[in-house]
Amino acid sequence: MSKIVFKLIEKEKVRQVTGLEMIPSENYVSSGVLSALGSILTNKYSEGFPGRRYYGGNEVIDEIENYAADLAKKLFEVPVALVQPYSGSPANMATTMAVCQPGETVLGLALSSGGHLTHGANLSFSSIFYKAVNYTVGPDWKINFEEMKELALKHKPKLIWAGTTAYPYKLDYKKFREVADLVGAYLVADISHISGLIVGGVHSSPVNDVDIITTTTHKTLRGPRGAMIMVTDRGLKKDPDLRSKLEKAIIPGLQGGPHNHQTAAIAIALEEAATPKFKKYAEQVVKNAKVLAEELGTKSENHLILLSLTDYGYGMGYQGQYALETAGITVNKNTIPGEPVSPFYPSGIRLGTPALTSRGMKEADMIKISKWIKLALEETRGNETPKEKELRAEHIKNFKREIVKNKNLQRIRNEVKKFASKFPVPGI
Ligand code: DSN
Repeated sequence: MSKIVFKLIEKEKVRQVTGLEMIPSENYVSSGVLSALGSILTNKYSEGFPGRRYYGGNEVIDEIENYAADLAKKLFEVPVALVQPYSGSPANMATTMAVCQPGETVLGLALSSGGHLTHGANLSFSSIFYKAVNYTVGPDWKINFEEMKELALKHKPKLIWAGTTAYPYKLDYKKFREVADLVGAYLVADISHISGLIVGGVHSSPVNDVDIITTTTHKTLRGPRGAMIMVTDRGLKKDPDLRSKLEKAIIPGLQGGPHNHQTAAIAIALEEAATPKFKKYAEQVVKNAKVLAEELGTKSENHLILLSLTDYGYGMGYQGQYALETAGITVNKNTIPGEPVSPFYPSGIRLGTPALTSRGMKEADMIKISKWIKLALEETRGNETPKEKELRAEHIKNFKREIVKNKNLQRIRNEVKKFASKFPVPGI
């Protein structure tokens, strides 16, 4: 066995146990999920779908894939579930390929408003091979449905995305449906961030309002890296061929052999997500985020918080992320709606509670953590990103080099370490 790799895995384990993982799209999986991921299922090629494989020897793999798909159908109350997409972006690409011809129009939330790359962002396949149009959020940071309706009427999209990656509010799928119906578009909910909250019953499901649902399986759902595409009854009524169109888009359209170890791990995660314990988990994720958001002076209705750092100075996302990292708190820099600086030097951070909640942390712990966050961010004050673009990279490089020496942050790091180590990490 490779000493080097396993030593590095141990090192990463220490980081995951002694720090506070607050990137809202991350989580800790169970030992069952980990075991399936590390199993001999990775040895097998299985191009095709159960009962229709290109290679022999797939009788057991068929059972595993059917089992995973059946669990997904039951949990999300859909007639069709495809569990082979390698991850969220391929799932969204396959979905787009299934319902749009190259060059046709897709409408999605702008990246800078909390949308996803695959929903029509610059440089993504979704704007390279399709005509991408973006709606945005208003000054209240909530989706501007008036603008979305105007854009839909003007551009007649074939596909409308209802999904977010940096949006702290609940989504009203009925409003998306009204717009989709006006132009006859396929409506797809990308619930990657909130699928765990939906199956846990704390967010309402889009199942009655959309045609297709895509989701990653590794965020609030707490499964392995992977994704699923599901078709609703409404979707099948609109287009009875949706299943075969999606299957063809997955393979041969986009992928080769499915990752069978990943499929098995998805099945285990879905078994876990169907339990009353998971429902409690999902409820606690939202309760924790609400308290944390309030303590940080903002709001959250889901698992994440988008925090503007404009009070600390100009373009402070990098500085916030690095200061918190030095303190043992992992978050990611993020643009804020109406980003005043640049996507490369954004003005906010994005953080959330799914992973902390998996360790058993509750509201009182969030209050404690919010204090450390505020103290750590205070250390960034005065270290603004230069207004002159050509000076920015150097400034951030110097900031990163110096901030690790900050005594106050090192003190917080020690407190965080002591605190975090008290909470067991699932799977470790
Ligand atoms: N990278 C994911 C996230 O962090 O939200 C989206 O793909």
